[in-house]
This record gives sequence, structure tokens and C-alpha cells, in this order.
Amino acid sequence: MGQATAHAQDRAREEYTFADVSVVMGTYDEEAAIGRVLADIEDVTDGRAEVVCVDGSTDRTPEIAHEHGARVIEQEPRGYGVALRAALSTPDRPVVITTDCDDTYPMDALPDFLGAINAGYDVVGGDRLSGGAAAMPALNRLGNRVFALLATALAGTRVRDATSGMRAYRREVVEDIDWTENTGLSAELLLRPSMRGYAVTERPIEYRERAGETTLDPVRGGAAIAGSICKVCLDERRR
Ligand SMILES: Nc1nc2c(ncn2[C@@H]2O[C@H](COP(=O)(O)OP(=O)(O)OP(=O)(O)O)[C@@H](O)[C@H]2O)c(=O)[nH]1
Ligand SMILES: [Mg+2]
Repeated sequence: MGQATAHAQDRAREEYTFADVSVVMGTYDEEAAIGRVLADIEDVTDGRAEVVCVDGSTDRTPEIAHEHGARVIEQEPRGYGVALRAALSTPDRPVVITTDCDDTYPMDALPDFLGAINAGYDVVGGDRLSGGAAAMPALNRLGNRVFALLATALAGTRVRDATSGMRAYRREVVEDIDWTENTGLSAELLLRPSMRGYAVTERPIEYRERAGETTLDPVRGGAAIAGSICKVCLDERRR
């Protein structure tokens, strides 16, 4: 951790506001949720955060995003990580915050995430599991707990929620690392920075029930995520 943490502390003197923040997400047939998610972001950030949606929808999701002033990038649906990678590479603001567009993540945690970046952290992960995640389907909860244990064992550092979709990053971290995973990108986005010594923290967040239908196949998705955690951790150990 040493060097990266020292750099993080140097940079901690810069105080970012929401005018320095981009909130980015993949959006895939989320018309039941997107209006609420984008309204919450507007409320919490006073309309100052930029919003980027990489969209593969066939429903009204992109129209609703436009109505809320989001920047919408059209992309064929090719999975979570392909969409989020495009979303992460779009902004030029110094702080990038990822979320899902299904109203599961609490946008009122945004000030706390920005505060942790201003305190010197490079990556701030939303930890859904420490608070119990009662609203999460039981199979997903079990899977996410197993992923956190697997990540902790392989990364050699305590990971509370390896697969959270809500995190804040200093943009340099996103730019400095080559990202390879698709379904497993959320785990990769936490594990590579953590294993390279960036200053990483996790904050407990509440997790709400999904609005709208899931497009995820839990078995195939779960296997892909477990594979990504193993691959990424071995890869980082070999560096
Ligand atoms: N553009 C685009 N967005 C996607 C794609 N797959 C998923 N997303 C979006 O990525 C985010 C995360 O996907 P989710 O389906 O919520 O995945 P999850 O949170 O693991 O699982 P559930 O919430 O239980 O469905 C959501 O905002 C989706 O709309 C895709 O192929 N293309
Ligand atoms: Mg989701």
C-alpha cells in the first residue's frame, strides 16, 4: 500500500465537489427504475454531477435518461462489463462513481463516497452485505457472500463486498489499469486496485429490492464472477 497511499494523501488536499463527479452506469431495459435513479442523483448532487448512461435498451430507458439530462451512449447489449467499461472511459471529470440503474443502490450515499475520496481514498466500495442485505434474493446474497470470502482468500486482504455495483474511483485509477472482465468487472474493479496498493475502503450501504425484471442468469453469471475473481487475483499475484 505504501507509495500509493502516500500519493493519495498528497492529493487529499484537493477538495472535490459534485461538479467534479460523473455518475456512470450501464442501462438495459430499466424503464421501471431509471427515472427514480436519475431524479435521486439530481436531488442529492443539486444537479451538479454529470450522468453517463451506456444504453442497450429496447424500451423507453434512453428517452427517460435524455429527459433527465444524462449523456446517453448507444451500444448493443453485450453484458454488464462491456457497458460499464465504455461508461467508465467516457467522463473527463476527476471522480467517477458507478451504479446500477435498477434502483437497488442508495444515491443518498453519494456525499459519503465523495467525502472518502476527499479524505484520500482512491477507491470507495459500497458494501451491501455487512448490513444484512435483506432485500437481496437469498441465492444472490449467498453467492455474494461466497465471492467476498473467495476474494478475501485470494487477494490476501479483507474484502466485504467484491461484487458491488456502487463505487467511487479517482479517474486515474480507472485509466491506469487495463480491465479485462465482463460479468466479473465489478470484482475486478475492486481487486486490481486493492492488490496494486491503491488506497481502497468499503462503506456500508443499504440495498433495496430491484425495480423491474433481472436480465441476469444467476448460475452462468455466478460461475463467470467466480472465474473472474480467480483469474484477476492470480494475474495480480504474478505481476
Ligand atoms: N448497456 C447495457 N447495460 C447492461 C447490460 N447488462 C446489464 N446492464 C446494466 O448493468 C447494471 C447491472 O445489471 P443488473 O442486471 O442489475 O445486474 P445485477 O445487479 O448483478 O443483478 P440483478 O439486479 O439481480 O438483476 C444495470 O443497470 C443493467 O441495466 C448490457 O448488456 N448492456
Ligand atoms: Mg442490479
